[in-house]
Amino acid sequence: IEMSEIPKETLALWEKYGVGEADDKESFQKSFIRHVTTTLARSVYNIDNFSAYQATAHTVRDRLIKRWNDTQQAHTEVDPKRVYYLSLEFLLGRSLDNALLNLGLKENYGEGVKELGFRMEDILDEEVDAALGNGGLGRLAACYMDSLATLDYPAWGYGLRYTYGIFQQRLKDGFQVELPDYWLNFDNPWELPRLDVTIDVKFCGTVNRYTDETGKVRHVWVNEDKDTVQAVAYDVPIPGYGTKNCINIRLWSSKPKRKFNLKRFNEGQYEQAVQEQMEAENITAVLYPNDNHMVGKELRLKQQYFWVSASLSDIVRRFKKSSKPWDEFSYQVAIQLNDTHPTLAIVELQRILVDLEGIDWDEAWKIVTNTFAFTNHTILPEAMERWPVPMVQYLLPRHMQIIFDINLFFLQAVERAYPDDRELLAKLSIIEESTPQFVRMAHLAIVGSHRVNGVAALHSELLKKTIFKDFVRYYGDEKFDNKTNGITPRRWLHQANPKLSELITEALGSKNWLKNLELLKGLKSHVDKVDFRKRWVTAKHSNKVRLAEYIKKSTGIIVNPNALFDVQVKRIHEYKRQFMNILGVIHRYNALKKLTSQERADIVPRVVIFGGKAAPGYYIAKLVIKLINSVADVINNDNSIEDTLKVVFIPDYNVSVAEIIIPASDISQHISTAGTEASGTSNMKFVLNGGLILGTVDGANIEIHEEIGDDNIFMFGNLADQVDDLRHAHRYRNIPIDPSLQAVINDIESGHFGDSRIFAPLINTITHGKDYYLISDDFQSYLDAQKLVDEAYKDKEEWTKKSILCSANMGKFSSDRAIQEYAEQIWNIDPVPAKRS
Ligand code: T68
Repeated sequence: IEMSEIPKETLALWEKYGVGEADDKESFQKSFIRHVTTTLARSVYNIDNFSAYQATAHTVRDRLIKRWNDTQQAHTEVDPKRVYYLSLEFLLGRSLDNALLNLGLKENYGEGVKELGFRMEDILDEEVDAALGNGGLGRLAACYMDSLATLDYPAWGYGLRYTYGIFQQRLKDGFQVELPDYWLNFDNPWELPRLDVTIDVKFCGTVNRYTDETGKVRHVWVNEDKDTVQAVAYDVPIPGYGTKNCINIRLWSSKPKRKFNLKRFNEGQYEQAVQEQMEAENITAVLYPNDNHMVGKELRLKQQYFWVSASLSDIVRRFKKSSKPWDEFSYQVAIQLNDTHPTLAIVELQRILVDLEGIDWDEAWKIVTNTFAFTNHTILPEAMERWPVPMVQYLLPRHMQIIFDINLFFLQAVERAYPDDRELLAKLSIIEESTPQFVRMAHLAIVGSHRVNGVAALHSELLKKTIFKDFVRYYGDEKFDNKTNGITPRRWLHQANPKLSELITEALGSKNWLKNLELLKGLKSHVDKVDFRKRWVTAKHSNKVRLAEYIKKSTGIIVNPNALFDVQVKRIHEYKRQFMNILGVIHRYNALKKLTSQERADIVPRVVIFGGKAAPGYYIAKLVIKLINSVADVINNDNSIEDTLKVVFIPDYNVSVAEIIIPASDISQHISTAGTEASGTSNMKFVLNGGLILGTVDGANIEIHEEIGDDNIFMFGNLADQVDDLRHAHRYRNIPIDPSLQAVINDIESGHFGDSRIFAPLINTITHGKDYYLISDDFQSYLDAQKLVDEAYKDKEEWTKKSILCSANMGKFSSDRAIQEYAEQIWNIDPVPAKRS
């Protein structure tokens, strides 16, 4: 309805009673009490911290919905080009504190709850994480949504509303055990169920060919009702910082299509009738817990298509509302593919345009390729998505035909450019000619996109030189570029580290740095001020005290906040080399034991902190966790080393635990085999918080080094271009193991850390597995770098200067910078600020 059609009196009523921006303490308290009474059906007599959390959350939610509506209204009026970020994972973590800070409500609401008898910290701590992701890829999507909202871009996220997020990790006898993450136990105030927004998604069935009235051959995909599933939308509002803008992540939940199989039921087959319903709900039941690893489960493919189909249907419906011609589609819509997981979207859009809209193939394909762009997050071969052709054929018969056609036309074009190069055709083909055949999703994503990017400079270069080199030969290299990852300074500094944030704001004279991270450069002029340095150290120290308390609570281990905190937290993976870290710890321990008490007095005490989940089926990664805990047991109980070393494995590492750990680190480790970590993003978070890093010449470490300079980072190890030769050497020659490493291995094998037979398969990865991740090759250089860390930490004043310069030079790594690059160079979109009302 047009505004002009609504009677003035009606508008006046809406004006009078409309939800305003009531951000003061009194309005908060009024709303809080109303929610306790009506939403929660409780009273002053039975309200605990959790209810207080819920009432606070609902109060904030009301404000978010208002902004969400205003933002959508502005988008509808302008009808700009929008970007759609398709990601199977959004690792959002908690929302309350973030929303309070982004909306500028923290102070007033904090006072508000205090007068009602609560502490804001306790209330915040009641929230469970939204853990709909594995690691870096999922958290990147969350940071990008924060930046898109903050920069007023007209953007949507599309994902799945898993009933179970990433599993919760417990430790039993030092081994990881997994518990289901049933996070929707209580009402989730951070989602708006849109039970009226439903979309039917088809599976299986057959394809019928016919000739239409114009003589064109057309296809219809038909299936049985039982193979259709319904997608229901749940909207998650994402508020920007310092703007009224609030964007949306639409998460789909699967439901059976309402029709219960009455025929079966009447035939007395109740169980089978119910079964179909349950299978529909299964689709969005669980997040697959593997990072950087492909597992070819049919249910995973079903998840991908379910999500892609619902999202595209929603996007196309929105486009059609503007009544623009189809050839303007890619001027109205940009779709970013977060890894190959949503690659079927390319095929689905081609199907919609050709089969449903009757557009000619070539014209449709132009629209498709102008719409999509693809981000790659890994070059590890085991992570490359490939789906068996028979599986795709069975679940999505029409899509399989379209993929074969896309491939045919693509290879014909290649052949015209490179006649007689059969080998090139085989290498570029979207279909892998094995038995059975496979669809190579990365190839499909490249062919169907106008731009392909890696996530850090080295990674993007390696893509062009290795796995995508034949595509560069065909397309030229303009199609391939780099978008170095970024992180949101709102969550990762302002929210996680309020003490440091306050100090920075005071030093810089405003909070503008939170929207323009380059302003941190202004901290450089404070480096030489003794008082400033003192306050910098005080902030770090109080974060270390906070972490020490958390460690005591979660593990029972008592650590000294004056020790050097050495942290490695990330998914457990062989390529990330937590194994090398713990081997280094054993080396340190053995060295400490050899010292006299007097010599030990000169030693900087260390607390080595680990955290991270192993994929449930990743046996070697799970052994690494066990080894860390076994080593920790021995070291932490050895009084002879006089607390110069402690080892801690913090269980259940997740976003909210990261918010406690990261601000408390002195040094953190990012020690992947060169060329294997596409970017890393926690490295950026640590350095932004004034933590130094010890890292290999890999991923974004390299660019961090460039920004902060030689003096403020500890780099070691072989370079990416040496890795192939070293692996070759291990494979075909007998390379002796580094002697320090051999000593450590001997120590484990002697039974010093418990029954060594448990660890044999792990040790074999170095001694018999050809040391694929080059631990032996990098070990001495790693130990040397650790020595430099020990030395540097002894000079506290110098260390503090390094710490300040680290933060000061991290402007580049704001996700605002990354998003601006995507917006200007790939999506071609402009900001649309929501109106103030
Ligand atoms: C990470 N990838 C990269 N993958 O490892 C990391 N994989 O270097 C990079 O910084 C980050 O992406 C952001 O670009 C992942 O996190 C996954 O989690 C994943 C999930 C499912 C399937 C494959």
